[in-house]
This record gives sequence, structure tokens and C-alpha cells, in this order.
Amino acid sequence: MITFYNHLHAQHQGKVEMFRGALVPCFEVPARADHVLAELQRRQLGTVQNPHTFDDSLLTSIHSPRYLNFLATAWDQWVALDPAHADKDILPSVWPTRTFRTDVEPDNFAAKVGLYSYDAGSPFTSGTWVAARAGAHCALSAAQQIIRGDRAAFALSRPPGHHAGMDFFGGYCFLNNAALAAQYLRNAGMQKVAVLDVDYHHGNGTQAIFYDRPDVFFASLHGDPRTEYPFYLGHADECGAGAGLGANLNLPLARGTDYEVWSQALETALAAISRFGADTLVVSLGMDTFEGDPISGFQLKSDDYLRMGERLAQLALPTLLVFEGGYAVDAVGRNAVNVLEAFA
Ligand code: Q9C
Ligand code: ZN
Repeated sequence: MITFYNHLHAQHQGKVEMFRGALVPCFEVPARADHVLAELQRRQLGTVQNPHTFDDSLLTSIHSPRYLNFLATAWDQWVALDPAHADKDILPSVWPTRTFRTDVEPDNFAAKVGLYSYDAGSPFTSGTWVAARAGAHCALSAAQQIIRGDRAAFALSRPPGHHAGMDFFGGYCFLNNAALAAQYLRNAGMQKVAVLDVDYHHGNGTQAIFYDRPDVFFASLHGDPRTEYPFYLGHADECGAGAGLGANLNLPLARGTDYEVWSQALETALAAISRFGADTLVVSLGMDTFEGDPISGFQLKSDDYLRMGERLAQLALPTLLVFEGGYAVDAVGRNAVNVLEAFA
């Protein structure tokens, strides 16, 4: 299986995130991707390539022009406010909630950051745009590889993507890599794309992007949003809207869920994907379901990722795997490559 590796990922290096009234060191660190790359190379699991470049206009198939413009210019705006900002991450502090307007982009920079985000845990840094754009190109390169006839491809990148919506960042995500890949596959002639999201957290961005569309099925296994981030989306009664009704499946699971229960939910998701008649599969491959994850609550063990990879391969669909979360840094390489090796 070919891997497209975001060679620019370390340019996104957040310092701190807001947590329980304090700024704490970021969980989403460059070492995550480095460990996966090292393990891929150690087990000699196919070639590793830098991403191809793609026209930025492809990004507008998923994200709004004004949001993309914000991402591309945010750092320069921030430093222009005060040269001392160069050493600080951008974090939002004000948001337009219910009853506020979001159609008018404010001139004030803090107000813009809030308009385009939904949490204070996703620092925007000097290299965030460069890293996120190269990450999107990784996902698009992997999608192109599928169109060229490969059975599977892996997009190894950070920052992750599945929490990013059409016009907002959050949950450590800025561009929705899985959604961009799914759209690329559709543009290239695939008729029915399924996105299976196995990250611990609900893929609210991906769900929202495709919620009213019948051509992209979204299925997600995740911590119950009643108690788990991102809290405000991911319930079982969210089934899609309009033409997309029936093309969304959420399988929320309680904290403490182990592979025996998790894999039953996986069977439910895979059966729905088969009924949908998917011709291509995109997997949002989050590794934060691991028992040792510092910010998550499932109990999957390293060997369970072998079973997961085997089971995904049995679908016999062209499959694009996109790296998402996973914060047990020392185990993330072993666990991710277990999925890939068992798949291949
Ligand atoms: N102090 C992904 O896995 N913050 N995003 C949790 C921990 C949000 C996770 C608070 C977690 C987002 C891609
Ligand atoms: Zn996650």
C-alpha cells in the first residue's frame, strides 16, 4: 500500500490549548506522525511519497472561499496586530452563538477567529496553513492513487481533518482531508462513496459537509456525544436530510467500550455501507480508541487493530485511509500500522 506522507506536517506545531481554565501543552503533536512513519518504514509496508500538488480551487469543493481566505491570511493578520504575536499561538476567545449573525465577516481579527472556529483547543500557528494545505494534498494524492487503480492508499498527515467543517476549524482540524478525498473520488467518476469514521470522536465536520447528499454515505463509531467531545453532534437520530436522508449513520458508544462491543457496531456500519452500495471507501482512521489514549475513553488493545484492518479489507472495496486522531504517542505507530498491515 502506498503512503502519502505530509513532509510539511511539523510546520503546524501548536504550543497550548485551553483545558479546564488553563492553557495546557497540546496533545496533537508532530511526534504522532513521525512515529507512524517510522513504524511503516520499520515494517517495510510499501512506498512512502511526498504529496503531489493540486490546484487550491479543489479546496473550494468542500470549504467556503472566505474561510480558505481566512486560513491563508490569518497568521499575517495576527502578526500585523503586534510583532510580539509571532511567538504566540492564535486561539479564539469569542464566538457567534445562537441569535448572532455569521453572514457578515467582522473586520476585528479576534472576531474573525471566532467566526471560523468552535473551540479554544485548536491553536492556529505560523505554519498551520502550509501544513494543513499539504495534508489536504496528501489526501487528494491518495484519492488519485485509488482512481489510478490501486486497491488501497494511506494519507499520513497532521493536523487531522474530520472536525473541520465547510467554514470552521476545531478539534485540532483545519481542512477536512477525508471529505476532500471523498469529493475528489466523486469528481473522478466514483458514484457512491462511503466515509467510515472510526476516530474516537464524532466526525462532525464530515457529517455536516455531506448531510444532505445521497452520493456520500457517512458512518461513524464514536464516544457518545452526551459525554464526549464534540458534544453537539453525533447522536443516533441524525440520519441525513433532504436527498441525503438515510445516508448518515451514527453509532455512539459508552465510555469504556472494548473491541467486542466496538466490533459489533462496526458490523452494523459495514452492513449499512453494503446496503448503500458503496463503490469506494474512505476511512477516517483515528487511533484514539486505544486503551492508553490520554483524552479518550474506549478500551481497544493493539492487537484489536489487526482485526480491524482484516475486517475492513473483507469489504473488498478500493479503500483510502486517512490518518486522524490518536494521542498515545508511543503506541500510535504500532496501532496505525497494525491496521494497515492487516489490511494489506
Ligand atoms: N484536553 C481529533 O481526535 N479536545 N480531535 C479535548 C482535551 C478536543 C480531538 C480536550 C479533542 C479533539 C481529531
Ligand atoms: Zn479523535
